[in-house]
Amino acid sequence: MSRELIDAITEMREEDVQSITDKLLASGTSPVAILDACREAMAVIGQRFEAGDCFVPELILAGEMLGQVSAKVKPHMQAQAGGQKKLGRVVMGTVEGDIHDIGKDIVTFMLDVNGFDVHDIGVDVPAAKFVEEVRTFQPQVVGLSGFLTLAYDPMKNTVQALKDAGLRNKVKIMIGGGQIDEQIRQYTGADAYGKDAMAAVALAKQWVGG
Ligand code: B12
Repeated sequence: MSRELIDAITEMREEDVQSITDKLLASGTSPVAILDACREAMAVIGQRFEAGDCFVPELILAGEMLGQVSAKVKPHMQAQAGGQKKLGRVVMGTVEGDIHDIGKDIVTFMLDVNGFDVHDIGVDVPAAKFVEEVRTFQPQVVGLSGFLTLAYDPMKNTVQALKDAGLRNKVKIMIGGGQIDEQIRQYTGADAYGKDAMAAVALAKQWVGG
């Protein structure tokens, strides 16, 4: 049935996406499997966009559909996780110049349901704003998200700004998002790259000793 969901997303059948998600949840399919299906569909749409076979309106609709699926899936993840005591604090945001937030939102709620107190500061976040939030919220972990190649420099600048503010040794910094990999991690000076939301949770747990 996950295949049905992938097809409904890539064929932009918005109503079917909703009803198939409902059916999957009702039949006990795990929320993580549903989100994996969404990622697969988004990869297909991304390739079509790159090839010039679909355009920004389709990307927007795809983003909306994924947002709706995430909203449906989220309560089920919270129900699964139950009430835990908080393991640590994380500041999460999409870096300056980049407004992609679907991946960040998934990372945020996976951290949340896995016991972290997450302060999500949104998209297009300037380096100075990260510095300010780290000062006030005092997280152990900072997560930088970015989906554009144009996000590399803002990520590097954010790491540098935390260094300049004397906060770099107080936090561990993880980065992730569509175009990010280990090479970009080295370029930006972050501590780790995580390929998906589960990797983000594993890194954060490793750093806070949870
Ligand atoms: C949906 C989408 C949009 C939507 C975004 C909606 C939204 N609310 O986010 C809209 C329409 C707004 C959009 C706009 C643009 N987009 Co766009 N978009 C996409 C698309 C199709 C999907 C992205 C997505 O949400 N995927 C779903 C998530 C769940 O995927 P994921 O990567 O698996 O997420 C996991 C990891 O990334 C990781 N992760 C994410 N963040 C973090 C952070 C940390 C700390 C960690 C550890 C892990 C982590 O965990 C996530 C969950 O498991 C991608 C194509 C693609 N294949 O990625 C293009 C894509 C990213 N977009 C692209 C482009 C070019 C644009 C535009 C410039 C288009 C334009 N001409 O206007 C604008 C840029 C606007 C801007 N300034 O940011 C390009 C980028 C190319 C590049 N090399 O830079 C892509 C790759 C498409 C393509 N193939 O050309 N886009």
